[in-house]
Amino acid sequence: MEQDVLLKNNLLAERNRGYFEARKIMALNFLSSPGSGKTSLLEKTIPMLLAHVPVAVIEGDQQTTNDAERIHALGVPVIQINTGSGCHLDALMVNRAVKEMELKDNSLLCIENVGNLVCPAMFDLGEAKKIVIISTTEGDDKPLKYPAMFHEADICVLNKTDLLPYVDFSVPRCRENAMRVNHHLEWFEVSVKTGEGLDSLAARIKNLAEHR
Ligand SMILES: Nc1nc2c(ncn2[C@@H]2O[C@H](COP(=O)(O)OP(=O)(O)OP(=O)(O)O)[C@@H](O)[C@H]2O)c(=O)[nH]1
Ligand SMILES: [Mg+2]
Repeated sequence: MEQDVLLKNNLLAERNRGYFEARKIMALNFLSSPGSGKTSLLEKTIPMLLAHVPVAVIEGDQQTTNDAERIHALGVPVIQINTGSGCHLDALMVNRAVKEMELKDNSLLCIENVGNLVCPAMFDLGEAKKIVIISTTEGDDKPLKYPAMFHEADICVLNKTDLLPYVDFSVPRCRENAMRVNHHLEWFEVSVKTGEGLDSLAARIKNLAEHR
């Protein structure tokens, strides 16, 4: 049953991927636990990218349009998907959302997945890269406890570094744990709150968008 669901999802994800590639749309899947800072990161980085590339956003949450409203305030196209009891986005949801949006050729599509460090790792959406965000309040052992997510990701962003003086969190240990699971991971450290580290992350995303 689970195999069947994943197989169907993978087939549709490949169709999404073909569509994105044909239109030169760089699709990025942002993943994390609830509250690690996915929407905050998009709110801060999208304005840094808009001078270089058109950006659109798909927001995934079980309920509410809160995150879509936050992104709408930036003036970029956004659509909210509510998954109800579902704990992740899937390729069909993204396929339908993309048909409703007027995406531009040569653009960047940021997909914010449902806050969950487990299920979204199993569902390919057709994205080019997965970006996992972990924050300093979550514990530096999380890459070892939820390895699938870190194994599937291409880029890992450690957020909320401004809180490091107040929490028991070892950055080197977290990084080492993440690299043990996936030594290809690109690693960034940021504080969305203070803006520290955001320049290099935005530069990397811009670079991805340019080489779509
Ligand atoms: N101190 C601090 N707080 C942050 C930082 N980034 C985000 N936050 C706060 O963390 C909380 C959650 O941020 P969101 O951006 O909503 O997190 P999210 O991952 O989108 O959450 P879900 O969509 O619910 O999964 C908010 O109160 C943010 O203001 C940061 O760098 N430092
Ligand atoms: Mg969010």
